[in-house]
Amino acid sequence: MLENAIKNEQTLNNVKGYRAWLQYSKIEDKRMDEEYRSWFSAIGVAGDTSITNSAIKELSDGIESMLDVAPTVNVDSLQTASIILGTYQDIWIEDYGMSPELFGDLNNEGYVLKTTPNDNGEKKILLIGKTDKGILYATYHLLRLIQSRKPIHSLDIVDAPKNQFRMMNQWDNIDGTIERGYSGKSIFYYENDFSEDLERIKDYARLLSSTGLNAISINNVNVWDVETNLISKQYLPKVERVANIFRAYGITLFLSINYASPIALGNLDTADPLDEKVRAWWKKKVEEIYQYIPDFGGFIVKADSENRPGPFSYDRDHADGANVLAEALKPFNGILIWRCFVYNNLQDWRDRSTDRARAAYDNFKPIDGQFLDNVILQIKNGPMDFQVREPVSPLLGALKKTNQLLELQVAQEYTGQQKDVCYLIPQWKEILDFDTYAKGEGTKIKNIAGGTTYNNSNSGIAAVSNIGNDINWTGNTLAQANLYGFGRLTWNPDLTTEEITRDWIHLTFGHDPLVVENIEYILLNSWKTYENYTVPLGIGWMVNPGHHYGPNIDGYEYSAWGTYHFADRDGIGVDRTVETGTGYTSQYFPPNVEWYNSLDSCPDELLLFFHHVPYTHVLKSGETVIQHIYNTHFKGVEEVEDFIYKWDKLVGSIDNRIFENVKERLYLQLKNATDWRDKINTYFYRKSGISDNKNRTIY
Ligand code: GCV
Repeated sequence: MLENAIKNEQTLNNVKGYRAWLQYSKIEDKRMDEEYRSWFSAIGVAGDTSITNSAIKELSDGIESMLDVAPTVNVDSLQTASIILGTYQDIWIEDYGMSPELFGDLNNEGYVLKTTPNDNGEKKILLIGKTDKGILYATYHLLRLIQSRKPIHSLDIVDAPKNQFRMMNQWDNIDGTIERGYSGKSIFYYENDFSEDLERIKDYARLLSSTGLNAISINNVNVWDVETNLISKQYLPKVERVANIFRAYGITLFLSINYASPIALGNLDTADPLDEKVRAWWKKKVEEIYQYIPDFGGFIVKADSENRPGPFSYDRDHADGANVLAEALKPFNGILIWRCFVYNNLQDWRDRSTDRARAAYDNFKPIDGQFLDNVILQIKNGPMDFQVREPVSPLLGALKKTNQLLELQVAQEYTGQQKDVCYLIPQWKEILDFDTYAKGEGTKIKNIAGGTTYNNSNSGIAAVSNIGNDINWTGNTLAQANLYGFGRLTWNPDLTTEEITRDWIHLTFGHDPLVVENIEYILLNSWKTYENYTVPLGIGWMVNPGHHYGPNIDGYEYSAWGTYHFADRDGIGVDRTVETGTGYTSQYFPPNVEWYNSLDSCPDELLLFFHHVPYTHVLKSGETVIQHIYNTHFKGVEEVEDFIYKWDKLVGSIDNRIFENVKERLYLQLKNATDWRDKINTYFYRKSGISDNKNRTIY
């Protein structure tokens, strides 16, 4: 096993899988090496904050590792330096032909990365941030360019993030387990306490910050008994320690809280948000937290969902529930993130008046505008739950007077659990580019998350993390690409999938053309392949209950009353139309309502999410539904075989541990894909009685 093989490794940083995309491999090309070296005799830095210090450390270490030179670092003495770091206020930028106005429009995390002569005509590379955070992001940008072997002699880059909150949600429990974790145990906790391995947390902060992420919540949104105490004196000093690590990388720390904390911690007899005692308790509690962490980000809350406590117990709505916390956080500029993943997990799926897909919209749309301005509603990308394919949530864009945050899942819960490769950037790009028509044509999800559609004071993108203490962070090394890509997309959702993918491969594996070609091929095709051998045409679920890996057509735990795919001998799919179904389609803005509501215009890949059709229904592709099921399931397995073939070609060309790690996972994936193919094909053959028109064997 990989994990055993590295036990004797001196430091984790010698392990390529651990270094992820911050490899900083030696530049072998002599000419390039010399060209880069010529810049790095001396670095000058203006200012001395924990964030600038992180930038300098990253730059020095990265350069030393790539170029074998250790540049001198001169604090506040810039004359002799060829690389200069500082904020636009700390550096006399006019001397380098730059106008302070350039920074006027730039948001606080923006930067300029520019090669420019000074008054004496000497060439310098300037990394100028609007604040120190910008300096750090500029540093990572410069290092990325060098790692990608790009020229740096005439840089002229102005960049700033398009999203204000770019957040990671850890679902880590204090006993060290991770809900939906597929890569070992928590790096934050160990046996009901905080981990003492702060270096590992720091390296995680480096990884996140290098992609542009700026916020993290460090415990599971399901806050159990012990975790409730994270906001008590018992744990706050240790939370503070972790916050200090992330702060130095420009990352603000949040905590998930238990809505019933006033009862559990405060010995009150109620957590009713409108009760004065409860209100006073939260105020005091928040004041206490800010004494430890003056820049504490705020709380994230899962309430009245999957058996978690919430305001419903007191006959209050979500706005009442959220506002009491927001009010307490407000004096400290804290933020309250309230999740919209609220549905009745005990509902009977046969009852067409309680379609789960409707739940988030039905719960939150009527109270739009009733939340304080430091509340952000966090909305999952789809109306269900991170399925391999589902439509975009109609709640995104429907809230016109409430801040919103898009929630994605980097952890591959329903998408292969980091055994199967499933690269999610193409999926997220589709989501971000989805046109909601909320304010007419062109109102895309990326604009809503970016806060520009409704001029939101707070907005952005969050995601469930996929890391654990496995040596390579993500179980399957290829799953690192999802983490990397998520960060890059939150910074700039306009980056193309291809740009992000190429960058990740270059940074992680270098530049061997076959390596780049084969890994790119596997990644770019993997989502479609996963969809091919798993759940057809957007219907969702069909997974084993509890752990959610592998096929079980009727198995999903919250469908105990029977089918949720409505497959019988005649047809399959959920009728969510206005006329004859659950009316879910009416939650979209026109023309999306009609687009999904009509069988003629509904896209094939979501057909069964929206419509119930006979197996003989002919898709736009020209195939019948049943033949599509057979074809895609055979194809999916063949595609995994092809991935294995392509991966095998890389033996010797990449780090052997990574090679073996992915190879092992690809074989697990093949087993899984075969299992899915056989179970799905058999099930629908038996249900429909219709044979495969190619006469392939169906077990
Ligand atoms: C943290 C799904 C997952 C749960 C998760 C929940 C959520 O139901 O299976 O593990 O709980 O989503 O997002 O709150």
